[in-house]
Amino acid sequence: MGTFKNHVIYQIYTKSFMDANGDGLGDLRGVCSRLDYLKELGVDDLWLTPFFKSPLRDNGYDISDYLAIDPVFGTMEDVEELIAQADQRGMGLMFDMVFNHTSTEHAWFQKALAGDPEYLDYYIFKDGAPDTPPTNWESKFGGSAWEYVPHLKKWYLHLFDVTQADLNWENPRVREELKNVIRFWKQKGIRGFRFDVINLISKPEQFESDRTGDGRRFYTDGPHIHEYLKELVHDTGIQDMITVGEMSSTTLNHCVRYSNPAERELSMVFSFHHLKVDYKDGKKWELKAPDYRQLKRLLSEWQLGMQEQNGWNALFWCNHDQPRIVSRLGDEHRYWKESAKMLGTAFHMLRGTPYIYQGEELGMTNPGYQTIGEYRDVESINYYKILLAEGKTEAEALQILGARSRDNGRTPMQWNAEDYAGFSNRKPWISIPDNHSSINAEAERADADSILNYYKKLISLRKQYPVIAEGTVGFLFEEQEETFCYQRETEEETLLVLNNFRDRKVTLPEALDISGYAYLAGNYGNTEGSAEVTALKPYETMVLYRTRNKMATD
Ligand code: TEU
Repeated sequence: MGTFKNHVIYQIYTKSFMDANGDGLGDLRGVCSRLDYLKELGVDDLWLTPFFKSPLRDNGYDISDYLAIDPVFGTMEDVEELIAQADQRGMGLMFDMVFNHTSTEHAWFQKALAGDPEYLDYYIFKDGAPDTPPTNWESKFGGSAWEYVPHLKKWYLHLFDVTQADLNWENPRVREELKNVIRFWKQKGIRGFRFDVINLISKPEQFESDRTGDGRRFYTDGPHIHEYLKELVHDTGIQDMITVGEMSSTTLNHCVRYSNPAERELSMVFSFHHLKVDYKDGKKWELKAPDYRQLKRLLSEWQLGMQEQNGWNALFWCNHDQPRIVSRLGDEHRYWKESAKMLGTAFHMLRGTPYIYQGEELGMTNPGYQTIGEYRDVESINYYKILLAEGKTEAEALQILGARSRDNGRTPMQWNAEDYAGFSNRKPWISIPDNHSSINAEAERADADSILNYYKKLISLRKQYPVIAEGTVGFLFEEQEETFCYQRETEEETLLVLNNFRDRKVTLPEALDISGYAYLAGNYGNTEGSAEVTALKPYETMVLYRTRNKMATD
């Protein structure tokens, strides 16, 4: 069994985790200062978002030097110290490789701008007239995916911000440059890599406009993607490291190929279909109430599909691009603890490797910003302008940002109740919600019933009961929209995981016999003595366990 199958991985948004040098921005020494907290939580690996040299227009996902540390985050010595300190605590580091694009401030792009033909071929430049982009493709951050360079009489492709120019992976020199980046960081002694939007790197032979969409169908899971991934992994010898690919708008079939060990591509994948059930007509910036039936269907489809074909899911609700899940699918006001614990359980007991995004273990919420001035994210600020241009009022546009902005997940980690939540001793780069006075690590460490201590329990269960990492998965009551109930099985063990996704009591379609099961975890207290479960309370979750040949509690 791959080591990653019983690991729990913690994601750190480096800019918002801990500020050690008092500039209001998170940094590497700050991360180092909080390793004991992470060790106590019980996580195995730490994925840090990029801290390489960058103009920080996209907070580090716009890299201008893959082999240098941006001074905002620290020095190479800080990186080496962090790796050593984490290793001393048995934790490994995963670095974030942004290989679909570089910052336009990268030396390669600057040489291309100077007309150097060798470096023009590092990117996707197309000849053209100033008023007709090569295709009608749209940037994921709004607007055209092409930018015109008058002195070159060429357009360049940017699937994200205009300062993030897409690399030309067809060019073997580009592939070799990026392999060298992997080799450089691998020899530092890290444990793995996250690959940013890696399924977008293979562009089509011919660039054509999309009559039915924004162009993504032409470059997503592109023609050479598996070939490129196999080559990257083989030539850098990282097949035994922990690797995860962020797969934008992907398919189950491709994700099986990305993560089946026989393919020798990646250890696992992030897919996002389950995080679009509140997108109206699939559009991020159009709100609708979450479709829980669709959520259940997608979760079981991906669990069963990957199981049948030996793929492996990364399990996550939150990351630095997503709103806080307790605000999005839970109830941060009436059932804050219950819903946060239920959402955590629903994912941590599934088949796959769970990721905890910083603050998720505390039940951190969306900040509820009231003005556009509080936002920092380039995508959000772009879409605020687009929404106003489409005729939305400021209030309507702010309501949409309040639900969808990536800044919802980027507020500073709430360590304690002090003015700046213990994150910094000066005003942070982005404001902190007032609820940090009660939602913070210090308060929750002292509360036996806290979300934090519940997450510690979930992590410890994965270490104690092999069925969680190794067992098969099967779903119960699939027709019932409100619940998400499943079982995990090995030869010796059975785990029963019951979740109510809704804010009201739900009667199960049939009584569940739980005689012989031990109660391992839950948010409404023990079921000991009950022979059956017939209903679930609002946002109730419970984890029940039985071994084939003896009582679990023997
Ligand atoms: O995210 C790509 C991605 O899928 C999301 O940014 C999504 O496309 C966007 O929010 C629109 O819904 C990765 C990184 O996680 C993100 O932080 C970067 O901004 C992006 O790639 C570009 O590197």
